[in-house]
Amino acid sequence: MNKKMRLLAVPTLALGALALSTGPAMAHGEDSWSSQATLNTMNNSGTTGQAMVEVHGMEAKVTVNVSGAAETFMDGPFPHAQHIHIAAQGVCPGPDADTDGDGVVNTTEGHPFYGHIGNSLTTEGDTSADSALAVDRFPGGSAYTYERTFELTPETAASLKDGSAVVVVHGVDPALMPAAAAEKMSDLDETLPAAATLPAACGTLAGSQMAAMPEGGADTGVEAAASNGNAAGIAVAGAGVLALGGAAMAFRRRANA
Ligand SMILES: [Cu+2]
Repeated sequence: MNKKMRLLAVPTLALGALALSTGPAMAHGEDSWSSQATLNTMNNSGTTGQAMVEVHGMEAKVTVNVSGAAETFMDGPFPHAQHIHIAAQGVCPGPDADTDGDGVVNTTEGHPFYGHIGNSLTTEGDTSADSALAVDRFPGGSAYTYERTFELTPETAASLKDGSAVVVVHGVDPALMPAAAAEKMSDLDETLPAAATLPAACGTLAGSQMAAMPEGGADTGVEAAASNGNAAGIAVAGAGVLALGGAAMAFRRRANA
């Protein structure tokens, strides 16, 4: 961890404390309110974090603190696509969501739970679902703090209000995936390796008075399912990474685009 990342780790604690001490979600009036999420590990990624959305009318300041994420892809920081998913059950998927039985819950398998993309949490430019996989405009590396203010879509604002908005951070180290799953291409983009878009952390955005509510079942089961394939995953991790070579080059080209 470099010096910058250590410094960035400090606001993570501050945000956590804030989430526990903030008053009611509507404290600042009808059109100003906030929601927080604890981002729990998905797919054995080891990635965790917190997210906060402060809404003023249709404008939202979004803060995301992430740690334990995949660090490097080829020679650069591993890009982490991150979105506010909306308009479904407003929950993170458990292991039963792995309908194809490959040991991971990919993005599409999670859609019935957290929904489709309402806004993309890009670092610059477009924030719509059109930028879902704009890998050159997402944060990268093993730990980061993201902060951006932008205009919500009406659909995202509605899901934030009714508690069905979910933050999902994507991108898992392929060495942590079951080998067969790591050798696949992404369910979202056949030019990207599955590791690039696999959900790594997930959390439901809830009004601040509900921030301390546990979201237990969602991730423990995924952990158990993922660890079943873990021994095999470690044993053949090297082969899996080699197999990814072609895809990785395509991914890299895209990241530099
Ligand atoms: Cu997403």
